[in-house]
Parts: sequence; structure tokens; C-alpha cells
Amino acid sequence: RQLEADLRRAIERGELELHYQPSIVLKTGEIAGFEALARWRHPERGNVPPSLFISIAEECGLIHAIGEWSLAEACHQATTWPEHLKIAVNLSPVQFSGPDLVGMVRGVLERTGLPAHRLELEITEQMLLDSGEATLAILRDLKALGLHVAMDDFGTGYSSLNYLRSFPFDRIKVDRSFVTGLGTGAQNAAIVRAVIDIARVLGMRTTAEGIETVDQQRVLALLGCDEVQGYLFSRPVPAAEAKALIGRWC
Ligand code: G
Ligand code: G
Ligand code: MN
Ligand code: NA
Repeated sequence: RQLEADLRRAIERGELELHYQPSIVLKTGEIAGFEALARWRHPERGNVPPSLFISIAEECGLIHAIGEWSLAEACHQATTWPEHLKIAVNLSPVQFSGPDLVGMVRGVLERTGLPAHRLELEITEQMLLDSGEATLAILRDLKALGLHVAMDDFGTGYSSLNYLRSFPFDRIKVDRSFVTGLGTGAQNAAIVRAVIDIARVLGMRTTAEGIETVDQQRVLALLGCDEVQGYLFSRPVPAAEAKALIGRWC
């Protein structure tokens, strides 16, 4: 409860910050863009993991304010980058049941001046579990703004394949757990290959998460994965470091 009270004031006190992790185009080695990941530096407790404070925010409704703050911050940051770079922002399922998600996103795009096509919203497979027509309609309205939608952590939920048929995703992000196992045995490689093949058939692009070794990178290139993200290239870094990375890399 104390954490919840602290989180309520964290935005205004400037304790929340976004870090940015690059996504790399496998074929060219170029940066495609960055994923924004929220960080909270608590004045007494130090860094609170996002898994903890995001779930607190979801329970107490603060996720609406935090979600709008992180979207606005990330979009604003992206306007300072070269125009070909995209920004990916995570959405919580709770934001879909809140007031006017589509209007909030449209407003942020207008205020920051970021062209919609440079924004990608990430939604976890988990969120689709208890979603119905209403969620589907919101996803369609979001896409109608001109932005892109990615299914995050693919493979960790269930009925994944069924959702791919009914939701208009632009990208599938293959969960880290499959990438980690790529070097060990044929099973994980077969699963990742299947996901990439399905994505291709459905006209969706693919990103593999959590790449830590050049071996994993090599296998993913063979399988035809479009983009990769992971500590091998960069950890999530503060905005200033992301800019330095762009300067060195692009
Ligand atoms: O950043 P890792 O560094 O620990 O992130 C852990 C989890 O927290 C990820 O699954 C990510 O989706 C989630 N997360 C990080 N930042 C945000 C955010 O701004 N909004 C939402 N909804 N989730 C976030
Ligand atoms: O939104 P999502 O659940 O995909 O969040 C990505 C999470 O994965 C973040 O917590 C991020 O810090 C973490 N991450 C990114 N790259 C790597 C990696 O190469 N290895 C590991 N172990 N974690 C990673
Ligand atoms: Mn993500
Ligand atoms: Na993920």
C-alpha cells in the first residue's frame, strides 16, 4: 500500500524514467527503432522492477496515467531521432478497459507531432485471453490511426494461433524463452521456425527477443527472422545513451 501511495506521486516527482532498447534489422544490422521500457527509481528503495510496479499500477488504476505518461514521453523522444526509426511502447490490457484509449493515443500523437506510422504498440498475448469483440474493435481503431500493433511475448499464452487469425497484428515478437533455448536441441528451433513461417503467411513481421549470443543470431538469420532485440546488441539504456547509440550506429 505504501508503494501504491509512492507510485501515485512518482510521475510528478520525476521518479519514472524510460529506458530504450534497440531493435536490429537482421539482414542489414541497422537499428530499426527502440522499445521503451519504464523504470522507477524509488527515493528509498532504489530501482523497483517494472514487473512489480506495473502490476501495482494495474490493480489500483494508476496504469492509465502511467501509460499515458510513458506513451507521451516515448513519442516525444522519438521525434528527436532520425525519421526512419520507430518507437515501440508496451500497453497494459487494463488500458483497454479504461476510458477512451484510442482518443488518448490520438491526442499524444497530435501533441508530440510523431507520425503515427513510427509508433508500434505492443500487446501481450496474455491480454487476448479474456478479450472479446470490444478489444478487437479498439485494436482496429488504433490501427486506423496509422500506427502498428505487435503481439508481444508470443508463445507464452495459449490459443495463440487462433488469435493470430482474428487480430490484425503487424508483428509477432517471439518470446525470449524460445530464443534462449535455440542452441540447445532442435525443438526450440522448430518452434521458432514455425512461428516465423506462420507470420510470413499471415503477412506479419517478426522480432525475436532476448538474443544474447551470436549463435542465436545466426540461427535466427537462417530462419528468416526480421528483427532481433537483446543484450547481445544493447541493454535498455537511458534516452541520452540511446541517442549516442544512434550516432555511432546509424
Ligand atoms: O524492462 P523489463 O526490463 O524488466 O520489463 C519487464 C516488463 O515490464 C516487460 O514485460 C514490459 O512489457 C513491462 N513494461 C515495461 N515498461 C512498461 C510500460 O511502460 N507499460 C507497460 N504496460 N508495461 C511495461
Ligand atoms: O515487454 P517485454 O516483456 O518483452 O520486456 C522485455 C524484457 O526483456 C525487459 O525486461 C528487458 O529488460 C528484458 N530483456 C531484453 N533483452 C534481454 C536479453 O537479452 N536477455 C534477458 N535476460 N532479458 C532481456
Ligand atoms: Mn515488449
Ligand atoms: Na516480450
